[in-house]
Amino acid sequence: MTKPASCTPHFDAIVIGAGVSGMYALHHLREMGLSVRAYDGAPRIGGTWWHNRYPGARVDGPSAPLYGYTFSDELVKEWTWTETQSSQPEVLSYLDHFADKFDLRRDIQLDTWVQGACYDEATQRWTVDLGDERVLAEFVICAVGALSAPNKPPIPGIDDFEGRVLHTGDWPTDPVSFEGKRVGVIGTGSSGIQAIPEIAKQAAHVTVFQRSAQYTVPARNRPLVPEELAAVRENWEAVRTGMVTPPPPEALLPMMPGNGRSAFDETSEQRHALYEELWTNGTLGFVYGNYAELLVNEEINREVCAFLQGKIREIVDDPETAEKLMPDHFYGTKRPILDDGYYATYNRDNVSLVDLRSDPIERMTAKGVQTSSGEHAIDVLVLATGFDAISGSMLRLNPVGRDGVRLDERWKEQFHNYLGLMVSGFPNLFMIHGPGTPGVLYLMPLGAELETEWIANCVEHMRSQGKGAVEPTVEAEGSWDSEVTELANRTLFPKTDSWYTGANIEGKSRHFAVHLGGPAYFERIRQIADSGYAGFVFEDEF
Ligand code: NA7
Repeated sequence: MTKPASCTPHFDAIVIGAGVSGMYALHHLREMGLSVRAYDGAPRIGGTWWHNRYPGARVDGPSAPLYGYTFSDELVKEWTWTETQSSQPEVLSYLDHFADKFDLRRDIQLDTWVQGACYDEATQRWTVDLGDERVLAEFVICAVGALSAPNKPPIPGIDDFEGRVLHTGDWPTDPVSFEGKRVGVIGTGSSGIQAIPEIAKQAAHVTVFQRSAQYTVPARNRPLVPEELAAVRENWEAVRTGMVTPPPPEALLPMMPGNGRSAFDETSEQRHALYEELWTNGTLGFVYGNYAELLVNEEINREVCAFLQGKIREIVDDPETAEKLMPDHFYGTKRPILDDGYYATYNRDNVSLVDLRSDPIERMTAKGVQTSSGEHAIDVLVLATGFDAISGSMLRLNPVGRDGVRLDERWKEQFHNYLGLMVSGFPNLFMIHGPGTPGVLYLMPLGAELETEWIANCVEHMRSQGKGAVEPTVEAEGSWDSEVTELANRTLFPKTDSWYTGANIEGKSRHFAVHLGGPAYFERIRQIADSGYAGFVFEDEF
């Protein structure tokens, strides 16, 4: 492969981000024999797992060891997860172990914020701007995280506040103590719901400012019994196969086939018995072990909502507070949340709840938060306000493609891409967990492996064919968009304002950003590659 004559450092591939996805991409592409360099703005590896160090942060998804890399039997067998819902420090240690085991650190440059990336059509190369240095690459892999551009709402007067302002997704590196402090928390998504009970254990007082009430199900986190881990390790091949096998085509929703039973074949008593059993067991089993109709049928979903609302009334002592905590969206259409004592936290004397819908924030003052009803004095403000999710981190990178077109121009109305992996006009630039992939609704480490493998196969294909650039057609992007939208429209997801649709960010266009195909998505993208990369255009190498 001809390289441009230049003294600028040149790599076959540059990976942006050294989190779960970026590190796997580095490993896999390097194993293929490519020269690869990964950059990350953080002082440590870990990506989202480094930045989200707030109290109570842990995997709120499938139990360990399913949230982990799957490609190496040795890694699966040697790493001992200690709890069913791994804590943030444990995930970070695991990622450290992964980086050491596969000797990744020598090709990761930390403390290096990528300022931009620009494609040069004449050389078929990307120039990546590192601030004080520029580097060239044939391929750029954007592993910039689906949940990594923090949403910091422009609250009037926030600069007047004399206390400290923290964001759960950008937690400070120094230890934070809430001992004796009056803490305000804005936001009751997964992060707020994990953090609030932990902060309440330490703080003098916690005032929660809630815009939307949320459903949450007990995480039932517990130590992993050695025999459980051993059983998974012994049957690893079968376990992994289960993770990548699509449900039968007749499944109502490939991503969530449910428990195989139809809610309509059972009596109301039987259904309630199931909800009760799922609640008792907790975990995301509440979604995955539920009826297939849960996310597609309003009637069944409403029944589940009513069941969960009953639980809130049962747990929360003060009826007025319980009513403020009643969500009004379809369960599961916002990211399902797992908690450890969230609703019960409102029974503590040192916790109070402000419903922002009836008592909105007017401004921050020097001493606290001014809502319509008065001033709430606080010493620390925790913003658990989430992220400009899925497309936000790509827009923050804002690469410049063919003809000097920036991504934010191309995505002005909405994001466009093909397979969630590539954008027309941005040759050789790949995304992992980009908009239009199953990303946040699949196992993220496994999803990263499978997307990286697709990217690697595409690179191999190009090399074997003497191709220097690949990008999708605009038409292919259009039909992909229809596919993602059509799948979403079969469900209740689009009926709810959420970060899946971009509705959490003011001014962002609403567009459902997740492919709901689960494992079927990966089969689909493999077929497209096997059939000769339909929808892509390859350019001969110059
Ligand atoms: P989320 O799920 O986006 O939650 C953010 C919360 O902050 C949510 O309750 C929002 O209310 C609230 N919010 C956002 N902006 C504001 C403003 N301006 N005023 C008041 N309240 C606001 O983010 P998380 O970090 O909790 O979770 C993200 C993912 O990270 C999660 O799914 C896990 O997978 C890990 P809203 O509901 O939009 O009305």
